[in-house]
Amino acid sequence: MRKKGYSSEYYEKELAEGNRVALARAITAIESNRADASSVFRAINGKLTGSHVVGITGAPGAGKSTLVNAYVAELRKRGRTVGVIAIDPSSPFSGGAILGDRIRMSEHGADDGVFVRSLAARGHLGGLSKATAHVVDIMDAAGMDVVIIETVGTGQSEVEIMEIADTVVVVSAPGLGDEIQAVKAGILEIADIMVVNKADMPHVDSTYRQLKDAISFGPARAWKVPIVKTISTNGEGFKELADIADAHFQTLDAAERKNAAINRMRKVITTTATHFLKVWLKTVSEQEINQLSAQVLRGEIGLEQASRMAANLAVDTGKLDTENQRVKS
Ligand SMILES: Nc1nc2c(ncn2[C@@H]2O[C@H](COP(=O)(O)OP(=O)(O)OP(=O)(O)O)[C@@H](O)[C@H]2O)c(=O)[nH]1
Ligand SMILES: [Mg+2]
Repeated sequence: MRKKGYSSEYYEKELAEGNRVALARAITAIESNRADASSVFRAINGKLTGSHVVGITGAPGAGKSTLVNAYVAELRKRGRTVGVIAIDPSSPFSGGAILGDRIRMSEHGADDGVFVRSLAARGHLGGLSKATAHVVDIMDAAGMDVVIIETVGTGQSEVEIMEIADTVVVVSAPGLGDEIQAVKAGILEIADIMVVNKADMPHVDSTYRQLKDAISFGPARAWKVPIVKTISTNGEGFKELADIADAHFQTLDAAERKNAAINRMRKVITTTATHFLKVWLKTVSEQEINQLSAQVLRGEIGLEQASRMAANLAVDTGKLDTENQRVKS
């Protein structure tokens, strides 16, 4: 690769033509914050097509990867192009999940209408959602009709990722005993569609009923959250799932869809800004924080005032960094 990377003209032309090598390069440039990342941003500026972004989450082993594979097959039957972003929960500590996903997705490997990319869940400045949101935009600009994000669990980062999706699918399976946990973690609140996968397994109906009850206790919304039964290993239920996902996308008004890119960017900025504040706070000297603590203990200032003062000290550090056009981390 040339030292400065590829030009925005290169990215603009090649992405418009659906060049998969260029797409992979653009994602890597953004993911690793390479020199040509700004070329990618310039190239995709104004090129967003409004992909349907579908987030898939759920407990480990519920069958998310298998479900994505079957959903992709259904979408391809409908002639849609699909980008898949697989978030590897453990990387860089373990490559296991990534490898598994690659093997399962490999049946679409020769299909030009499918582009799969794994992202490591750790090691991104400003958190995972930043890279994910950008990769969504790149796939969108490259003309993918649907962009699927597969993530895991019910942690905060998943909730963040789900905020950038138009349609959130929460996958459950009988026998995992996680329906109640899912409710506790607030995952139902972000679900637009519930899936009971492994519908070929025993106790599928009791899982279905538990979810139905949980939804009925949840917040009332204009969109009634449907529950779909699927068998990801043989493709059963995927026509219904794809129809419902399409229907959900249709309920989003035009303005909402048009603003998706701005929403994604807003999330990237607020997540990254939060990250910076944390980094800067660490650079405030221990002595200064000790002093504030002592003042609070002596009753000279309140806790809130001391915290605000600490935050201001952190922002001062940030100002210095911004003047230097770089951010310490
Ligand atoms: N019987 C049955 N097994 C399934 C179904 N869907 C997935 N499986 C199996 O369930 C296991 C887990 O599936 P994955 O797709 O890896 O699940 P996952 O949710 O992606 O798992 P993590 O990525 O580890 O969180 C695999 O052995 C799948 O073959 C299904 O519909 N029926
Ligand atoms: Mg998986």
